[in-house]
Amino acid sequence: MSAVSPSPVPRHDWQREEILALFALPFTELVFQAATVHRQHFDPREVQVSTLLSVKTGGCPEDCSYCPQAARYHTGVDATKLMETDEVLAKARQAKAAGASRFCMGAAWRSPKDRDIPKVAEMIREVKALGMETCATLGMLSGHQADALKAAGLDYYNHNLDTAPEFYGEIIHTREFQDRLDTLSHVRDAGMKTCCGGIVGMGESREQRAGLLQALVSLPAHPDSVPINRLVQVPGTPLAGTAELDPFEFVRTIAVARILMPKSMVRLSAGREQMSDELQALCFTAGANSIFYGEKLLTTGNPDTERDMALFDRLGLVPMQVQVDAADHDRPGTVHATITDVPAAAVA
Ligand code: SAM
Ligand code: DTB
Ligand code: SF4
Repeated sequence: MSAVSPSPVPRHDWQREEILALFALPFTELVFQAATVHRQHFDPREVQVSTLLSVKTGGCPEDCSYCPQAARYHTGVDATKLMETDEVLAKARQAKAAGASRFCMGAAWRSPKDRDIPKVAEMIREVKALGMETCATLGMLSGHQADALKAAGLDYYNHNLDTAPEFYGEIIHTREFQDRLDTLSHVRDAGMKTCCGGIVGMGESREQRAGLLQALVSLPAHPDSVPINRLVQVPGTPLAGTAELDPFEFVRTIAVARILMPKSMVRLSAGREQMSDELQALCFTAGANSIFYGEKLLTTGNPDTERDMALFDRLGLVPMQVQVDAADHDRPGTVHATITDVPAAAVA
């Protein structure tokens, strides 16, 4: 039955045909293989929980066809200035109290200006001092900007490849695929962990979904986190109205990502609000082990926390605990992420 046996050793040389052979497996066989690989590296009950905050929204000069924050599309998203550190900290405290262990700060920038870095560095230092893992997604970074963010205590940098190299030019015209690879190199060279994935459901073919995963697995290091976003269609963006991806094909993409990048956290990322609980359960079964938690992503919705708490409870999932490295942190200790108690009535 198995067209390709998942290798116990993470590989970087997956060929397109091998990846397509995984996609072509009978659905239950593919999910079984992915679930088997998942168990070799993770406790399948555990799901890592991150909260996102848009610290600078809208007005972006780029033309990413999926994005409600591009200034050139009329999506009703108003441009804001960079938030003040105190406001960001208040949101981070709320996220921590609700059970998130990682806090991700996003900015609608093509790339930060050097003058923005001290303020972002201050946010990172203060969030880290709460005992949370820190993540930022600010666009393209130069080497010295990456070094400055690392020095401030940034654990992860999110920068997605978004789609296959051969489909990229149909989605984004204001920067090249190679620019993304260069930013990821700067992030790795600075010693930060990479969070890098893409979006499916943008009208790409299965071959191109395989191409995205091939590009991710071919990076010099597998990304530590791999967000798989399902396109959130926002009226006013060029991709609004795209034919919706078959939900089973979405699960297949998660399963193949899990097999290819066995030690990475595979994040069931944007698009959960529009998914049924059953579809999400299939994604967790296929090896997804991370989510964004909290009512909002950057500008679009996410399931409300009660729904997620109830889903975790119904599926017997628990938030992953995070070890905060004392050497790396001025407040040593272990953070036990707990999604706040689920009222029994909510799941009865
Ligand atoms: N401006 C920075 C950048 O592009 O790297 C950081 C923020 S940007 C919003 C982060 C990622 O969000 C994008 O690379 C894309 O993968 C994802 N994203 C944006 N809009 C989305 C949408 N409508 N549906 C799904 N994912 C989306
Ligand atoms: C990622 O891959 N997905 C997140 C995070 N990284 C920054 C962003 C999703 C954004 C969805 C559209 C919005 O809310 O604006
Ligand atoms: Fe700007 Fe990032 Fe949106 Fe592209 S994805 S338009 S760079 S905010």
